[in-house]
Amino acid sequence: MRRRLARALVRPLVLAAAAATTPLASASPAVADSIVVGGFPVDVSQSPWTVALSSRDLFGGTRAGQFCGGVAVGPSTVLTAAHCMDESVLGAKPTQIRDLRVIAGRSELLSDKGREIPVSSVWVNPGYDGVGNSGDFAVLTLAEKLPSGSVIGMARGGDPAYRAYTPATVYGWGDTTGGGSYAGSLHAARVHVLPDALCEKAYPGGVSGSYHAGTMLCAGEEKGGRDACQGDSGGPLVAQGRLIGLVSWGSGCGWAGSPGVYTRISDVLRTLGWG
Ligand code: 4AZ
Repeated sequence: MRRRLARALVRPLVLAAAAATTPLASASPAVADSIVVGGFPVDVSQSPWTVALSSRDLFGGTRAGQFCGGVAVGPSTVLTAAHCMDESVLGAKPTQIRDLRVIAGRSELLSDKGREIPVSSVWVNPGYDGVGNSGDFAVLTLAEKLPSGSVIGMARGGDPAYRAYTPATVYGWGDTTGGGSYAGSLHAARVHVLPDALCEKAYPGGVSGSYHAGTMLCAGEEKGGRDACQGDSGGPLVAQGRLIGLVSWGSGCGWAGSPGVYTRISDVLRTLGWG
């Protein structure tokens, strides 16, 4: 139920990012240092493949219209979460949005550093299940190439980066407290890949949001505290220098026993026939 609530609140939160209070603030226990909850500021030059998705038309002037994260996996190819492209988040079909852009090379969203590159096409995984959350990825093709060196390699199935307890880092411009506060600058949090058995225990089978090891992975800390949060969706989880996950869902942010759930990149590769 909690995660259903969290999911239900996320979309309105994205749209009302500047609102002073959010329902999540009262629904969650105190998360003192929740990224990116429990994170630290980073310069985008340290993770040049981390991009922000923005639309000023849809999301106004706040935070340069940032509403999700993404990750560059090719000079003009960005992966993000399918749910970021959902009509219920965007308020329109992605193909109808004239100013959908990727912001690259900009840590501070309100600065004019880096580049804003228009998205020329959006491909949402047709296998995405908006109820069960599986297959949560989309591929954006950019109208211009990113600067060289802005691309990260993807970890294939069997890569040791997926092993339980591997240290990993998640990046994003999302909520830093779980209560709707957005720093407007890129943050990162250090987490660990968690064993599938633990993820299954945290998110057992149910109507929605159950954990599926084949298509998802989960990461966090046993005590909670470090996690991705609203607004980080679609952004990268990196281990051993390779992309292993996309921020997808979870119950709250940084809650003990409720790790963040990510789209498993090896499943993305398999689905796209890139593996
Ligand atoms: C979201 O819906 C979201 N704490 C992202 C990450 C997490 C929860 C929700 C994980 O944007």
